[in-house]
Amino acid sequence: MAAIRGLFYGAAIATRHLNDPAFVAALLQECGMIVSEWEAQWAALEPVRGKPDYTALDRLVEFAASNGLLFRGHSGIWYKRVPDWFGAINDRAEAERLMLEHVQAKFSRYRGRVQSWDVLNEAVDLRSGRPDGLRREVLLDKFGPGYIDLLFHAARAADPQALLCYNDYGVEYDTPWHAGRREAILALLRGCRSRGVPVDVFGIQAHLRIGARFNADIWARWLDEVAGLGIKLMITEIDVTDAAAPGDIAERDRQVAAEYERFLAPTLKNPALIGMLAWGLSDRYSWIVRGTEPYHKRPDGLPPRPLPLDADLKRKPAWQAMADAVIAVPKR
Ligand code: 9MR
Repeated sequence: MAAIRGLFYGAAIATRHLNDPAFVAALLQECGMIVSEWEAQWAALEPVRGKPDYTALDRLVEFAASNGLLFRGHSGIWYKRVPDWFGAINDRAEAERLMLEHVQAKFSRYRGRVQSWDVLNEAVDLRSGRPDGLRREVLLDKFGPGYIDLLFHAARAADPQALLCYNDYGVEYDTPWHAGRREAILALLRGCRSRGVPVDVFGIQAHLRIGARFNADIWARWLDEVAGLGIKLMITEIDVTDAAAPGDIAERDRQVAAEYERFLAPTLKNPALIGMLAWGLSDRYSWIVRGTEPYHKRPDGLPPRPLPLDADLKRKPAWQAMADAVIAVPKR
């Protein structure tokens, strides 16, 4: 359905999900794209220095290709998922060589087969107190802010065809924290553009939650500022945490659908928005249902219902809300 409006629609998956025939059938019916949920992360690929194993990622890329799906790589480098052995390297030149070798190897391996790569994930964290809002983590500590430019130039050289994305969270809502993150991310993107750093897309993770304050006008204006830099927009990880919703399933599904609709209406309208991926297609496989974060857990202990399909792969009101939002978009 998204394709008829010139948008793509997809979901995050892992290779273990490919062993579930009913899920695969639903995925092929619903999606035109997949993204690697975690198996493209450096720590997953090369837990032992010098012994990378691309078997799982190869399987995902091959699954996409053999089923006519677009493939999205997530991610190039994410501070949370660099291998432990990398953090222990104190020689800056050696660490930089190894980081760039990893990006070059991973991106060139799938050259021409990846629609977009999250070259860098979640580099902003206001708690650092830095004027630029960059997160204090292993990459900034080793290389300073210049690592961002290094990564994107290496990515472009390794796969000139892939759209290169900077991916981050915590921009969607109307709070001082979100506003501060929007300001820091816009400054990061503006700086990249001014230095000729090849950032093609900003990835809006869009991990939404019921009960958060949202201002569509503030959000739409910020999207216009990002797009005004010549940067495309992509919803990369959308889902809805329903911990604040009542236990009744019909009411909970209604509120989840309303949250999708409230966010998607102004977001999909932006002409720079090229597509949307959910962080999972079905509640059967969601990080929120696994309770990865404390705020995912519902007070009543009931399993969350964050995604377009329920655990039995049945479409929910959330699915209809996403479909209605896409249909409302003028054809690109
Ligand atoms: O959902 C993902 C989970 O299965 C992985 O174990 C984890 C670490 O790789 O990453 C989760 O996905 C995160 C994504 O990579 C970046 N945005 C936040 C997502 C949820 O933590």
